[in-house]
Amino acid sequence: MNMKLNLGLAVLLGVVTMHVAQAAELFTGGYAREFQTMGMMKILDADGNHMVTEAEFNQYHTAVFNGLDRNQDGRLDQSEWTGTQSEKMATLGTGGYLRELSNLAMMDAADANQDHVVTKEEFLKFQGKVFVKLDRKADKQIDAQEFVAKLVGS
Ligand SMILES: [Ca+2]
Ligand SMILES: [Ca+2]
Ligand SMILES: [Ca+2]
Repeated sequence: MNMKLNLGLAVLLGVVTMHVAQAAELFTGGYAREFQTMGMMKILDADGNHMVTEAEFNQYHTAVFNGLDRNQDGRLDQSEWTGTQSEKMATLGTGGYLRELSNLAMMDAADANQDHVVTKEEFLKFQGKVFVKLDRKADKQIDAQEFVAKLVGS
């Protein structure tokens, strides 16, 4: 292999690694896999028009937060975060999604000030970033294609 080709390969690998790292910063691969499904899109699409608006996205995640916040103090500690197995939560998402959400790596991603508590504000702000990431056409709605689009390495 000549030098030029080696260099090109190294640059390419660098670019790929960078993209993976950026996506990983926002959420885990497992979370992306379980959230970005048509089943989950259907749950978020409250009015059933095959588009998820920012309002619907926000409304859904507010319900998830409230479902997790057992003592209703507007803050999620680690035990609340990992406790997605309740009956209330079971109606809010697929089993796979709830399992991946309960991962502490996801709590870490949402915990902006790293104090091991996720406030409602932190959670919704985090989900706002997820929305922007999914909304590639930046028209404030997520269509089915955007909803399930692979984010890693693209
Ligand atoms: Ca809709
Ligand atoms: Ca709480
Ligand atoms: Ca926090």
